[in-house]
Amino acid sequence: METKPPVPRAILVGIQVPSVDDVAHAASIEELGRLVKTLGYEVVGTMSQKRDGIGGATVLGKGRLEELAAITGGTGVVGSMAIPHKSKARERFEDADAKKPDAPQIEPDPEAPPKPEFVIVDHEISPSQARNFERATGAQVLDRTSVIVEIFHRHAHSREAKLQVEIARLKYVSPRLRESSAGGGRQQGSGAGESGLDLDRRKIRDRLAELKEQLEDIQRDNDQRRSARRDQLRVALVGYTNAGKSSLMRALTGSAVLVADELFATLDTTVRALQPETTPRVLVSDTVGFIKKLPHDLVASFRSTLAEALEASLLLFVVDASDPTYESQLEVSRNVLREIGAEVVPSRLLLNKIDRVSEADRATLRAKYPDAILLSAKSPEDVAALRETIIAFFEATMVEDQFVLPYAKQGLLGDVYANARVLSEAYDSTGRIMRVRGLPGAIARLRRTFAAS
Ligand SMILES: Nc1nc2c(ncn2[C@@H]2O[C@H](COP(=O)(O)OP(=O)(O)OP(=O)(O)O)[C@@H](O)[C@H]2O)c(=O)[nH]1
Ligand SMILES: [Mg+2]
Repeated sequence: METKPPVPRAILVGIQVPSVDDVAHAASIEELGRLVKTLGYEVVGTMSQKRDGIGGATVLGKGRLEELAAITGGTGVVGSMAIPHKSKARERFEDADAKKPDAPQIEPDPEAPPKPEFVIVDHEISPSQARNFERATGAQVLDRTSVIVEIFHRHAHSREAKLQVEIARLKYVSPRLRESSAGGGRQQGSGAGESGLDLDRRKIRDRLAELKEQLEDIQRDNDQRRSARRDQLRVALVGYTNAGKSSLMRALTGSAVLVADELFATLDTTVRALQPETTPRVLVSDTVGFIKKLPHDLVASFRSTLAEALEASLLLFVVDASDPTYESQLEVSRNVLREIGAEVVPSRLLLNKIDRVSEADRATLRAKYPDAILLSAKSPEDVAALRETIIAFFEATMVEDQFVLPYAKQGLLGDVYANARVLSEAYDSTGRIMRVRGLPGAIARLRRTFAAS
């Protein structure tokens, strides 16, 4: 085994604004912890504070900031450079701080382990907030967005996903560039690669244009590939990250897609046929997961990946029913789907990981979501039943028709078999008379093809 570098230690910081209740706040911090662990960092503590907003110059109030700095080994003060005058934000920040002297929630380890090198804030913060924070704490400061961008960066495998992430990353870095270079390049170094922070904004703009062009090329190819599949029976697995989409993909298609107990394990869309194969076959796609406070640029970047979902005839909307925050996950996923225009696609709600849910909670779920399918990706019977549900869905939407395929056009036979089920065939002097069953779109297109032939 190679020797591993020491695990970076991180302390999480969350502000609970009045519109967020305690449960949602705790869930958000817990999720940030999982994101940070996915990056390979160790979470050594959490600090939350109730405040009116996250717009303060240092996010946290003065007292809290000092406590945090005591843990990270910083001075606790921002220094005179950062706040030359008492801004409105600064006043609000001090007021809020005076009003809300919450008790500290940090649990210091009696063994006094090494100080955390990272402070990770559960909100998107401005460059100046990050810089002030760094000055006061002496630690590297990251926000939720940069953590997600970094995970995406590490998990992107296909050229398309890599380009999408790179674009999102540059968009994130660009407004922070001036301050960070003035501040001595405080940005996290990992993964910066050749598009590093020493490039000026214009170079970044040029690079962005270049990347977007490359992405468009790839997407044009993908569009073509998708349009070649458009008449096929397609199902897309969508939903919150870690809900079990890839596990279901594996179980339904027998493919070896990555299943991992980490967030955003899947960034690339994969498409495989439902197994055992049906006629016509049903294609299943696995897609990138959603998350709360998903940076807008990342949503935009993954829009094309999610086009896969848009073009499906059926969305399997996967939710981790064993997660205490499944309802908010459901809502986030619904919002993202609405944002990409997929709410018009018929969908089935899959309440997954039901093996981890008590009988009483299952009853509650059944009452609350009477149309949902309760299942476990780990149960072969559940997966077989899901397969039947998928097949039944397509059966119900399929129509029957009859064509005559002239003997001179037998080359089209493959097209017919790929897109429809052939119920019967007969032959006469005009050609092969085929009775077929398939999706209305596929049948209409076949009809047009034959008419033209
Ligand atoms: N107990 C149990 N665990 C499950 C079930 N389905 C998935 N898991 C586990 O949940 C974790 C996440 O599963 P994935 O299939 O990778 O989830 P995903 O939705 O593809 O996640 P991303 O790709 O990160 O968006 C893995 O550790 C799985 O083994 C289930 O039905 N029951
Ligand atoms: Mg996955």
